[in-house]
This record gives sequence, structure tokens and C-alpha cells, in this order.
Amino acid sequence: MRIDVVSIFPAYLDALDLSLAGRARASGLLQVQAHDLRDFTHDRHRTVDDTPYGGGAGMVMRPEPWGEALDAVAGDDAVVIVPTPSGRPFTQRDAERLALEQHLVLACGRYEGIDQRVIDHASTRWRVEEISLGDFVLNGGEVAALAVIEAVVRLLPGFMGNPRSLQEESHGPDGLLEYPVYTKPAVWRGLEVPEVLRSGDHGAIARWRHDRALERTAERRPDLLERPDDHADGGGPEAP
Ligand code: 6GU
Repeated sequence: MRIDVVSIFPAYLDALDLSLAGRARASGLLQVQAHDLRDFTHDRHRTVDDTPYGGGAGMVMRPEPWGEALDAVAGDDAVVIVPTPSGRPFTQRDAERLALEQHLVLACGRYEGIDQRVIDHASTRWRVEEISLGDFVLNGGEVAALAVIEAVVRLLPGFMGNPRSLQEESHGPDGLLEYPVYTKPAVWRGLEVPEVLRSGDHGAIARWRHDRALERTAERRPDLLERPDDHADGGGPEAP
């Protein structure tokens, strides 16, 4: 997979040299390149923003550098991803779908956003997806781009050491949050690891974990339980 990121702060993407994505890059599974949007300006001040038509607070990113940058980095097979708080919620399903693509281009806006014509024009040439990480506001798309890249890259075939750890995680096939986990020592600061996990009874352990996952999901994310498919109560205490 190839990933290009366009930003006025390309140094944000230096974090990709660490750990997860860094390993994928070293193994040749992944090529990531960050680009400075200002390299696609032509004025002395390398201007990327201007005041909004119609008035209002803040600045809007001008279309010209964005047009040139996307022309330069996005080939015909690219999916252009625009992180924005007004985007569609980004989910694990999106990460799974994007992990099948050849080329992702992340267009990181700052200020009050990118001139809408950039998205409208890009949509005539590429698949464009405006995505949000959740109901909060970041100053720019860079941190969101890092999150999207990590969510996608860890799904690339041959990347994770143990594919089972991809199956058994929060928002996995059963659509539930992850159950609580424990390791040694068995007693720490007077707190014991639940007895069932040390029992060796794999059926009881599976039921306990499913119950805790359901409990935690009901408490923290009741919205996940309202989806009619997934997370069937198989193995739970109420099951016959
Ligand atoms: Cl994707 N971008 C920005 N700027 N803010 C956000 C976000 C994205 N997701 C949540 N807040």
C-alpha cells in the first residue's frame, strides 16, 4: 500500500517512523510520504489560507495549492481521505475497506476547513471520503490522519504478527467492547485476578469474558447493542 499525506505540518507524520507503521515500512509492505502543502504555493509568503466569503470567523484554505498538491500525488487509483469534524464517522468497517486499497491520499486541512470546491472537484476524479473521528474538534486533520493510518496499516496482510489478535478485539466480529484483561501477578496491591481466569475451564472463561464484554458495552456504549446483527448472546449465562 502507498499512503501520501498533504499537510502544512508534515512533521506531524514523523511519528509514523515509530513502532507499528514503522515496521510495515521497513518490511516494504507500506510506503508513506508526507508532503508540505506550502510547496504547492507560488507566492513569496507561501499563502495557503484566506478570509471566508460570506464573512465569519477564522480562515479557509485556498483551493489552488490543494488542487496542485492532489494533482501531484494522487494517481487514478487513489482514494482521497479528508479528515474533518463535519465528516462521516470513521469506523473499523472503513479501516477494513481501506486496507484493501492500493493508494490512500490524506488531505489534512487546518483553520476553518478547505474551500469546498477542492472536495467537489476532486470528487470528479477520485473517490473522496470526508471522515470524522468523533464528536470533538481538533485543530487540524493531522492527528486524525495518524489515527486512520494506524487503523488501516495494522490490518494489512502480513503486518500483525498474530492474526488472532485482530479477530478478538473491541468492535470485532461480535461488535462488543473488549472484556477486561489480566496478567501476573495473581494478587497485586490486594486485588485478585478473577478466579475463573485461573481455573483452566475454557468454557467458563469464554462465558465470563462474553458476560463482561456485554456488561461493559451496555454501560459504556449502549448504542452498539441496538444494532440488530452481530453480538448474538451465544455462550452467555442466559443461553440454554
Ligand atoms: Cl477527522 N478532524 C478534525 N479537525 N477534528 C476532528 C476530527 C477530524 N474528528 C474529530 N474531530
